Amino acid sequence: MEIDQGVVDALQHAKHVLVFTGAGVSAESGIPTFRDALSGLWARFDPAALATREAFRRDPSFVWGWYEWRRMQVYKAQPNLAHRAIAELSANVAKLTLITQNVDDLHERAGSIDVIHLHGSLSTPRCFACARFAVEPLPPPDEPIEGRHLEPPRCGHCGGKLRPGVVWFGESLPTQALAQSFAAAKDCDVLLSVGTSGVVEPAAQIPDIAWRAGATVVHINPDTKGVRGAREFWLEGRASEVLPQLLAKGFRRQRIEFIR
Ligand code: BV8
Ligand code: ZN
Repeated sequence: MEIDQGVVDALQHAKHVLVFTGAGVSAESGIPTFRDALSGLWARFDPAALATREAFRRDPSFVWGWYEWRRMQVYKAQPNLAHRAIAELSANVAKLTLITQNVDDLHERAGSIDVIHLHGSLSTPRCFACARFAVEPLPPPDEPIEGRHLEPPRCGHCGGKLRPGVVWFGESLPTQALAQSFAAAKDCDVLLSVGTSGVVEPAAQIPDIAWRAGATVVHINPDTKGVRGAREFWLEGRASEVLPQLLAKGFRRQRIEFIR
């Protein structure tokens, strides 16, 4: 895959780089994406049947069991070269903002800090009744079988059922995270959109806000991404192959070779 010189120039001169990631950045760590055929989580489970308050109210142990299965997958997974390249990028640019739609902790485990989680996290359960975060962190997940029911733990404050600390469909995104994300989109010079289908709102607006504010937007995705001409690019390929190449080309430092 050839990396357009326009992308390299924009990255080298950027004062503020925004990296915006979706499920595709964790795909090579073995975490199923939402919409890819076959492996896609939604291929087997309808989001309306699981990622909503109504689903939890209707069958809390089925929904909790599904999230524990996903938490186990993340627990067993390792950050991949894409996560590590993004962490390395932050040491090579003046300012980097990392916004993820993902609920896993693979960016943090690759060394990224101050990650903005627009859709929450698997590791910070809240109470379904009083909405407060769980008093105790969750123990390492045991080996739940996909689709098995697990009784949710109880809230240490009010005794209500704990729910996953993620943003479900029909729920508002965390106000501060969303405001920070829109502000970063307006301020950045380059936005790298990595592994997202751009389907889910309002997160899907972020690359568009950046482009309209004058940033260079680069989509990194094996699937075709339509581009609007000047200042927008599509780098075809998997994140773990494209990002290390982009860093090596952009910064040509010995330490980048470390990533290979
Ligand atoms: C909201 C956490 C205001 C949970 C997620 C009716 C009622 C209410 C709202 C709506 C409605 N109709 C529409 C909406 C808006 C709705 C929405 O956008 N729906 C979509 C389906 C149309 N949004 C909401 O509900 C949001 N809230 O609007 O609040 C409100 C409030 C009250 C009432 C009304 C409105 C909340 C959205 C958050 C939902 N939670 N996750 C969980 O994880 O279980 S979203 C979930 O899907 C993920 O978090 C992820 O963010 C999201 C998007 O998926 P992607 O990350 O893009 O992944 P995907 O599989 O789609 O694509 C992967 C990509 O990677 C592909 O392009 C693929 O080619 C690429 N790829 C694959 N391999 C690689 C790769 N790329 C690079 N390298 C590789 N190796
Ligand atoms: Zn409670």
